[in-house]
Amino acid sequence: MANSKYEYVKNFERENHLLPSCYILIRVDGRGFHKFSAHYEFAKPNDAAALQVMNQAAEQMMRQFPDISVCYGDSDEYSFLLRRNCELFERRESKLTSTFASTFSALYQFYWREVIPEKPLTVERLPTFDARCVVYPNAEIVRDYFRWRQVDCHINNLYNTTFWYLVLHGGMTTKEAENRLIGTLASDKHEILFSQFQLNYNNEPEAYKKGTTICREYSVVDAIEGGMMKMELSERQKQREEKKRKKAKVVVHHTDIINDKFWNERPWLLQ
Ligand code: DGT
Ligand code: MG
Ligand code: MG
Ligand code: MG
Ligand code: MG
Repeated sequence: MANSKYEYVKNFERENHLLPSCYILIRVDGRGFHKFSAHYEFAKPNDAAALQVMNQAAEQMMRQFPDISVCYGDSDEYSFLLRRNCELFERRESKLTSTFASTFSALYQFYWREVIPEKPLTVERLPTFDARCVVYPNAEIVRDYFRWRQVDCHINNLYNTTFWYLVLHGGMTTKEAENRLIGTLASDKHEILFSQFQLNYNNEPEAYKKGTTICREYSVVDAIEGGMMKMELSERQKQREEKKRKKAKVVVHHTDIINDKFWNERPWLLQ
């Protein structure tokens, strides 16, 4: 486009280029899902269909952005880890956050219509998501980040499961259930569920207890031969890597990511 005398306004724009060689983590979270889940009458404590919508949206994100190596989600949130040397949008923060928030919101609405056609979305209550980028300097802190989210999922799910059993099957009001749980430890909640409702919490679905982890799976041979362990790659190698990432299988797990086992078995996730 030809220059115009107005073009100087462009100089007011600012870009935050996220630090090179660091891990970029983007977390999306549903806006006002406390009200959203009440409006669309989500099952309590966990709505299987709504969870499926979240997980399908996240899986599709992995397909559309090959730079995502692994993601983890529960409730109304998902955390996406970009590979360390990713150059997506030249690592511009506003471009990354706005694209992730809008793409995830669009995908959620798409899969909602597919999975829950009997509950049409109304225009005043459309699901939207915010997003933030966090930059982490090393792999150990990234592991701790994912541990933090999974511990959060576990604590919330045990609390919510006990709370809703007390209300829905124990005849308590929500206020009474809240008071009953003040000061209780995890072991107390297990005990309430078992002695009052004959529910062994350990037998609850893994998807609820552990959340959902989706990652790209390579064979280790592929990963090493493809030079994925190396830092410096030629342009040609980079293109080959990109192709390999696009072709890699995207696999859904409901498993422990607090222990090292999951990460040690998949070294490419944190390369
Ligand atoms: P925000 O994120 O600050 O805009 O506000 P909220 O309301 O989204 O709060 P947040 O993200 O801390 O909590 C998520 C809410 O979504 C929480 O109230 C529980 C609800 N929620 C998520 N998944 C389910 C579900 O499967 N069943 C039910 N009943 N509620 C759910
Ligand atoms: Mg929140
Ligand atoms: Mg939320
Ligand atoms: Mg949330
Ligand atoms: Mg444009």
